[in-house]
Amino acid sequence: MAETFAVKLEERCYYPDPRCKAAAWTPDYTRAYSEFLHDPDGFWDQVARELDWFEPWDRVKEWNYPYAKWFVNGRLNIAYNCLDRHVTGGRRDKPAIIWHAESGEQQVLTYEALHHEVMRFANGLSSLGVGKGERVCIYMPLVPEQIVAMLACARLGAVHSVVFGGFGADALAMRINDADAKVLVTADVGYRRGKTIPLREIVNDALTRTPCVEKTVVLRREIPAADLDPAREVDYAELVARAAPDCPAVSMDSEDPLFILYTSGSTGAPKGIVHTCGGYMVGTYYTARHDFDIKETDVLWCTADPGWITGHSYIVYGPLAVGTTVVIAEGTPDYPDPGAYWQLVQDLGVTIFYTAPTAIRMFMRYGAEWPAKYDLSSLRVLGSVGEPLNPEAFEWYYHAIGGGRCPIVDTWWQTETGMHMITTMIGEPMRPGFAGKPIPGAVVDVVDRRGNPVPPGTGGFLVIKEPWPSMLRTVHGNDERYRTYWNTIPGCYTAGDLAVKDEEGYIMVLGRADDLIVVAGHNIGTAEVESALVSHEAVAEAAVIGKPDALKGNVIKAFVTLRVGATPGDGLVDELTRHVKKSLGPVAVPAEIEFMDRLPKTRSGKIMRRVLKARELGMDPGDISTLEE
Ligand code: 6R9
Repeated sequence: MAETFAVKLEERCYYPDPRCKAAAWTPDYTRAYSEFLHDPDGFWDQVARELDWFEPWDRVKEWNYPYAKWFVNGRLNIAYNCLDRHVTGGRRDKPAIIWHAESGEQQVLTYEALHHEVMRFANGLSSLGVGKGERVCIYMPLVPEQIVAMLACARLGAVHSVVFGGFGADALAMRINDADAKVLVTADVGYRRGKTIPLREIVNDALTRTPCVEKTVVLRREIPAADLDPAREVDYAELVARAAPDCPAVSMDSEDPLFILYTSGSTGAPKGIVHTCGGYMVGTYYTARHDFDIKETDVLWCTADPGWITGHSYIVYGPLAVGTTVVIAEGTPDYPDPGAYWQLVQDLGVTIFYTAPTAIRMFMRYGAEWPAKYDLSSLRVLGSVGEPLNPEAFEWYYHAIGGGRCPIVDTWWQTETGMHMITTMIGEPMRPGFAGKPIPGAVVDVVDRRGNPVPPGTGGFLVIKEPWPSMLRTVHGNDERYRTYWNTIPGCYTAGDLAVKDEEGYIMVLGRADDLIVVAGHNIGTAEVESALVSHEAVAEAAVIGKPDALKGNVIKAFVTLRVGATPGDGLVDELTRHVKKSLGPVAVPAEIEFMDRLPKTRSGKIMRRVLKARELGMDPGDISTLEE
């Protein structure tokens, strides 16, 4: 891996309306951060006290490098905190989940209704022999039952492993076997773009090679309902109907595992990340509330699927622990037309909207006339996650969606971190291209290979220097891999991303370290060149890779998709070349530009550069189980 390198920094800055700062949960970031630094354990102790515990903790943390325990000997149940706490605390009739189907059908579950559903399903699972510590795989479309199943596992102390409903049989079988799941919860079908996705067929295929699975619970949605095989399948509705209504929440040790979740695998094979009950609850609760500034009347729509960490932390556990109303929608953002999401924002009065750059760039491609047809004045906070938010995409999101009114919280974090680690807290000045600063509670830095902080303007490795409550505890079945995160750079958790800081400490993420390109001795992060390309009016999305070159070591090749109305051709290639040269200088100029209809992405929407690279160089792309079809 190359040494540190110079990066050209974006200089634009947006100043938010001072009123949103004054009213925020964290009205003064600088003060909150220094209070945290002054007494980190005291900071988290305070946060944890806002939640319900069956037994208090003896110590906030125990740090035995690289193993951490948080809220040591504390006992709790996260589902209790997401449900019972609200039912008895004045939110009984408040909507917890509003589900929207592609067909237009809607379902509202109040906190009381969700509590009942979860208790019954938990009893149902326990009648199938699921108990504390047992693994349950959840492979479902985006329906309320998916969330019910997660919370039911948590209530029983069973460990869930949610597999995104868009995965195929091999990916599903690998995850079931790796987690050694005893029960699988699924549905007969999912619905997407007006088509039916035959989940049960995929499951039946996967089950031919998953001997650990004893029973499959099937949510039957199609009419007439398919016949089930009574030897191994159980009907979801019947299971719930014959289950007892009350199910006490099992008292869990803070450090008992809560779930396993496989990483999205943009740069390598998926890893089973293990999170535990206490610290994960505290971390997601705090960040949901403070980073999105959730107030009692807010309606939060996080467009991820619960099959990703973003859904686990900011559809399910964080927002429900806070007690907010969560919107979920089955389907895709541009079906039946590219206004579908904005219609829903308008109709449901969504106030906090959290999505990914891939979606924002797709909306840009369709043009601002789509959101302009709807009343988006309910929106108050806009969030982004998953990839660097290119300055151009920031601007578009800020103006076309937020009406120049809503702060944008670009949140950097990972499956491994469990919670947000970097963002621009509500009310702080926003810098397009920069995710922001470490949140109070996180110690994040940019360092060289030996762990020394690098000066502003110099690129380096993004690391986390102190343990945090919702950090991964291990990689399921591969603790060695866990230790690698902590022993690559001395004293630090290495995130695998490249980044750069400015004079004020704002952090810009430059892409994955594995994707770094070294041209004539200069290190170039993928995000810089891609953002320069995306800032051209003809470009919708861009991905760059390095290609070996006898003279320069590597040259840059760019793959570009165009906005609606733009035409590919040699003229545009020249123009884009000049454009990148002007913004970044000659070293960053792509030697080749290829126009594409779409870029290869993970099913969670991240560009998979290694697939482009393998194709270009005629190499083996490695594990591509998470590649979109
Ligand atoms: C939450 C999630 C983690 C990787 C991470 C980084 C990229 C996530 C980002 C971002 C720039 C942001 N990433 N958020 N890059 N700006 N705001 O996406 O988890 O699927 O594990 O991916 O995603 O490269 O290391 P996960």
